[in-house]
Amino acid sequence: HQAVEEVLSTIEEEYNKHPEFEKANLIERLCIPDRVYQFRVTWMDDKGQIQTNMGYRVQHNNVIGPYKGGIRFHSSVNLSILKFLAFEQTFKNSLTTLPMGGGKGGSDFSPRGKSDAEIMRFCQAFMLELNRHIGPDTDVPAGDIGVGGREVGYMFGMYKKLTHEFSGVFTGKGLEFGGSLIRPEATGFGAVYFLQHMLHNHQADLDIKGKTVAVSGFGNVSWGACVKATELGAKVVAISGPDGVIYNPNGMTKEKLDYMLELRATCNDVVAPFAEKFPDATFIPGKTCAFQNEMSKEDAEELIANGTWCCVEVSNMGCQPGAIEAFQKARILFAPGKAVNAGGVATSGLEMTQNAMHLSWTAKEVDEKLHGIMDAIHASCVKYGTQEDGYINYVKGANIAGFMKVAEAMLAQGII
Ligand code: 2IT
Repeated sequence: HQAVEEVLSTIEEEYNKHPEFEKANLIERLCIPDRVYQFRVTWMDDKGQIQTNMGYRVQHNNVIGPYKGGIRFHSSVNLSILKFLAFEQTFKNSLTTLPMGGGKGGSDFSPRGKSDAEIMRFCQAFMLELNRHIGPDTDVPAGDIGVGGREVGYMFGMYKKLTHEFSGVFTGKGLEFGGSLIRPEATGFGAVYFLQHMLHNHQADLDIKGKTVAVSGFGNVSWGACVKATELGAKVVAISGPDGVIYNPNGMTKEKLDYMLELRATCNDVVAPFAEKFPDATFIPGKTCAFQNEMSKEDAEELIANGTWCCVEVSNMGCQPGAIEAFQKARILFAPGKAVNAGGVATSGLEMTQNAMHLSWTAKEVDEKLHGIMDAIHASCVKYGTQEDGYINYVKGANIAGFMKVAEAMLAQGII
């Protein structure tokens, strides 16, 4: 599998320095998730018809903390995708410096075009089964594509009802019931903080201010990245959706950023209306956005030919291997999703901490901690990824740093 292949090829050299890893058969043990739950979800739509979907939770590895990772609702969800995402999550979570294992879940349920009542009934039906497999010290899900604050609220509510327990079993909760400030912004903000570290590390006076940025996607993560990049003085000239790309030559305004949230909340899964609302922007139908393997080698080569000199992957495995190779061959600043988007789950970790302490931190406190974590992740990538010629292979750096902690913990805990 691509995700496994990428990790194995980049950690090989470091791995071979540790014969004890091979002796403990760590690679095989890490390629197979601890366990996988697969279940039927039955619910009733607004017309009174009975619908069924598949539900999944992959508990990949809990060697450094409870299983932790998002829930995705999208028609494309299947076990193979969730397994690779859970695998990635284990190493990403390890990188965050916080004690979280890796997991991922979801359903092939598509929120597109569904009413609020249908979303609620589906979330409740999904939790009717999932509740028995999760818990605040066992497995702590969160949102992902198709699962935002509303869905987390419905799932959390059902979990509480079923278990008769108010606990921090979910992250990404509403602020009124244990959610953390900055969690909605955290993935996008963290990505921009990481980008800033890359720029400063590359050249002390290099900054995002005044730069032109093209963002793929238009949902929660893209919104956070657009907000922070704009705040720091960059011009965001593009966003995109499953229906095509918005070219936005004049950059973002507060109204445009707020409208991104509105657009996402409609559940229609289109960006085209952005260009109707803001006439200075243009809609170009076609090219779709922000999923795994979105960017091909040819796309990367086109970006390079057009003068792109830095690319940060914010989605999970958004680039095909050929695209990463093209960026690295051209010596372009490139960092993988595992490092760049880790601010999201890191802030989930901060939400877990607050829940465990029964208190909440201010936005400033959470944001400062997020800054510190992104700084630490960047430093780990530099430590393990710097090549002899000075070029930083962030893919290698992130994979080795993430792997080492998991590997040491597995060795320490014996053959289980
Ligand atoms: O891909 C990811 O890291 C997430 N969807 C967030 C997971 C989390 O537990 O916050």
